[in-house]
Amino acid sequence: MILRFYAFLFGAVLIFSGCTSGDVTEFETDDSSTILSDTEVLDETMDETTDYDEEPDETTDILEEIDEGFEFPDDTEEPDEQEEVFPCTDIGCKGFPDIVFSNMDNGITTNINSFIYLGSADGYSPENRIELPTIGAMGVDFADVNGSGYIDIVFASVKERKEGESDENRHTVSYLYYGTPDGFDLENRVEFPTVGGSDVKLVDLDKDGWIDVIITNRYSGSGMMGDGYKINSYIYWGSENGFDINNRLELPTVGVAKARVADLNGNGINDIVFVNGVQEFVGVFESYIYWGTENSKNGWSVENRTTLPSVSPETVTIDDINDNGYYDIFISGWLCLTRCNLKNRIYWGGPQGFDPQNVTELPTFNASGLKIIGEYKH
Ligand SMILES: [Ca+2]
Ligand SMILES: [Ca+2]
Ligand SMILES: [Ca+2]
Ligand SMILES: [Ca+2]
Repeated sequence: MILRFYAFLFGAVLIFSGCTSGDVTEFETDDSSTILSDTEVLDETMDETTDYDEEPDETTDILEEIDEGFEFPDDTEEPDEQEEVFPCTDIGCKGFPDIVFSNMDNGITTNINSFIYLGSADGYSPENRIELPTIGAMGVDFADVNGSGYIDIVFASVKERKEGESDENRHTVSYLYYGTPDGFDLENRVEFPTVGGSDVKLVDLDKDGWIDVIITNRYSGSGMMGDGYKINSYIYWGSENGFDINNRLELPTVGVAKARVADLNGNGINDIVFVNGVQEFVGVFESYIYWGTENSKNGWSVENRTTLPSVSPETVTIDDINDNGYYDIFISGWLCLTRCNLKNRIYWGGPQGFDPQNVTELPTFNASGLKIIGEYKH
């Protein structure tokens, strides 16, 4: 196994790999905005599937312009069919973790490629990467959604600005690419309609055996006074026939940053946490827990929702931090102008669920990332 340590910074990702003598590898990304919106390291587990075509005008252009780079580069050793181990835990079943960057903007347009640096015995390099067309990619997640044994990947599109134009459109599509032994299938991607998609989570939400796609819609671009943030997030349902983009579940969110799924109350039904909150003009200071009521596509609604105070959240971690048998929710915020005491909070879970009074506040500076290291051992 490869020992690795990676740190997330705005604009840079560093990887220390046991296979590369501890050297630091620096990655190029095509994003002059310095916003590395999300990064995923593909290795261990795949836990999460898609179908549709409503092609934006430039989609075809992208495919025509780029006729290479979507398969494994020539200097990459082709996977040996005899040595493939299913299900794959990395792209192409090569046995090395791969690193994905969602590229949002190059200063000219948002319709650019996102990068996947392929792991190898020699580490990582720009010469050994896959590029996939994306539109203002922000969130990214992966799973084997169609049960092919190969990892598939979804990029959430937060906005689109075409070359030569100044207007930004938030009503775009987020792409799912299916994995193949030779890279990713560009011809049969799924295009999910989304609205300022900040994050994507691939998980079998309704436990029917098929991975579902949760996309958090953060901002519609229709003004700063509230309505632009008070929009629905989308859940597209996986099935043996792929995805029906006209049959989705919509749940209200407000300036949502991330979605996480866990069975918080241990009733065998998944619950969804959307970390919300927009202070300027909107004045919403709460995140949502949608409690699952049944394992069906109608199992989540505003009638079964709990709110937790939060302000301008950027990310969230769900874990049993204090090892008392109940999940805890750690919400991390960044820029706050008012009610900054809500910025970084651990909401402690208990037998009665979550009590907004049962909370620990942790000061930070505009925190944008969050990880919990280690386990409780007492
Ligand atoms: Ca697959
Ligand atoms: Ca499902
Ligand atoms: Ca539950
Ligand atoms: Ca706990």
